[in-house]
Amino acid sequence: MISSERIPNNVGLAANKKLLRALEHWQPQYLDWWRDMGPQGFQDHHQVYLRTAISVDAAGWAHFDYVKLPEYRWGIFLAEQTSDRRIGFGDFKGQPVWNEVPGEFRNPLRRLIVLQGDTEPASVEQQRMLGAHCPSLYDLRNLFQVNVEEGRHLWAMVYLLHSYFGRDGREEAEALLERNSGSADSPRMLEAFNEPIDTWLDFFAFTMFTDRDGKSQLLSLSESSLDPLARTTRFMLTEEAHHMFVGESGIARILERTCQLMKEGGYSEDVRKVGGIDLALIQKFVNFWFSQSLDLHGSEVSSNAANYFANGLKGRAEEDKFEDDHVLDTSIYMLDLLDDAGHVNRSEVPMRNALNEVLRDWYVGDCQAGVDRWNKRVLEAHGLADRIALPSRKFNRNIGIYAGRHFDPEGHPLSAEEWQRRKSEWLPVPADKDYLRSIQTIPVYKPGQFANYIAPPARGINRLPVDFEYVRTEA
Ligand code: BYC
Repeated sequence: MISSERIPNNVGLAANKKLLRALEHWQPQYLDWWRDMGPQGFQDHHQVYLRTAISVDAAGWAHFDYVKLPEYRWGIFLAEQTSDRRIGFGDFKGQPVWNEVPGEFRNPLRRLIVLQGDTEPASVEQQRMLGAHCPSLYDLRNLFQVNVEEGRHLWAMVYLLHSYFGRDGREEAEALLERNSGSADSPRMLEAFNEPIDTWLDFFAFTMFTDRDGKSQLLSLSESSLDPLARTTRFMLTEEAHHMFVGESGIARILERTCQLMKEGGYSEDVRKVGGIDLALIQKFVNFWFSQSLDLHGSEVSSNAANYFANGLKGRAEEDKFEDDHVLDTSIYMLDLLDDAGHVNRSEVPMRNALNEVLRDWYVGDCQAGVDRWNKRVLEAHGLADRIALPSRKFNRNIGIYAGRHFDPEGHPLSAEEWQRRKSEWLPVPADKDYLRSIQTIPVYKPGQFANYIAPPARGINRLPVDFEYVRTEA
């Protein structure tokens, strides 16, 4: 039964008959999907120490308790309304923001919301088998926290579809539960969300790099003239920050352990012989998930992006920080375009058409800052000369001007033959995956214990000790 006690919210759900009716229909389908496609093996007999958002203020936001996964209270939250908010960019700059969807922008807005919504359950599906191979209870709990919050992000998009898009919104909400990651017949909409995440190194690299695409896309949607979309995505960003923490600190802890094992082996031994993950392998996963996530920003030159901006649907990340006119109808962006022979030509592109690239610039900078932290705080601190590096944005691309061409991680062009011959140096191959699967075969479920390939975290969750029983098995 739908009730506002079961569904924490600040959208006046109890009095909103239309939304209640739509959710009454959708929620059972969601719960079926969660059981079938959500975390496998942890639905019925485990209590997980999770954070549940029960209101948007700090106290309600940080509510921690044990909960069984299917009983998690997925809520609907919008960040507080800013009074007299005005459109901040594009052709309607300065006009009041919209509280209803303008008819002429109904289709593109629905498409943006569906694309965003599609990624959320996709990631839960991608990660569903990881619990059986976890490196610790601490990490297991973090995986489930990420999963329930991605589920809540789906709820957030479904709330918008149900509330503002009538019958087609309801149909789209159902379709979000029907497409599945990796399905041959009905896959998820964006490529990265059809890739398997079956090792914990994949999980940490995905939460570092792909969740960070979530951050850049949510930042740009949070500028939207459609105020409910802006407020919904603003609240989602607070959760996204935790997901990136899980990814960044997860890889930092693997690097830490690798450094320890290298030191113990006198820097000459192959750390794989002692169950560690060598730096070269970590670099391959950085290369793979970073390049996949670059693709998620769309083509360098995009009329879709230009229209979204002109019409005020999707802005730039942190629009306020740009010192230009926020209209961009006369500005240009200098972009390296490739001619048919593969030569790079620095070309002028109307700024509005280059906005996917502008967002990608922001994204690359944010990723680089994280990689710098790994290098400084772990590799340099251990006195190693090795460094993790982001590959060139030309490397391994399937969307945009570099798609169908080949480049090495430094961005040097390669022939198709050279690429075929050398790509296994830079991207994970089946043997790499097999190795990672071999070291995660036995899950670590004992409080305070960690798999040999990862160091413990500096501190536990919510000021609890690292050896707290974050996931409890029911007797
Ligand atoms: N794969 O002009 P173009 C997250 C399509 S992650 C497949 O280049 P546009 C999360 C594109 O749809 C953030 N198809 O691109 C992270 C278009 O198709 P149509 C998710 C792709 O539209 C971790 C055509 O190619 N949010 O939240 O300017 C865990 C040409 O389009 C791809 C969003 O994405 C691709 N990689 O930009 C959980 C925000 N790239 O329309 C969650 C909403 C492009 O011709 N989406 N295509 O049929 C958008 O803002 C934009 O649609 C995109 C693409 C940035 C995705």
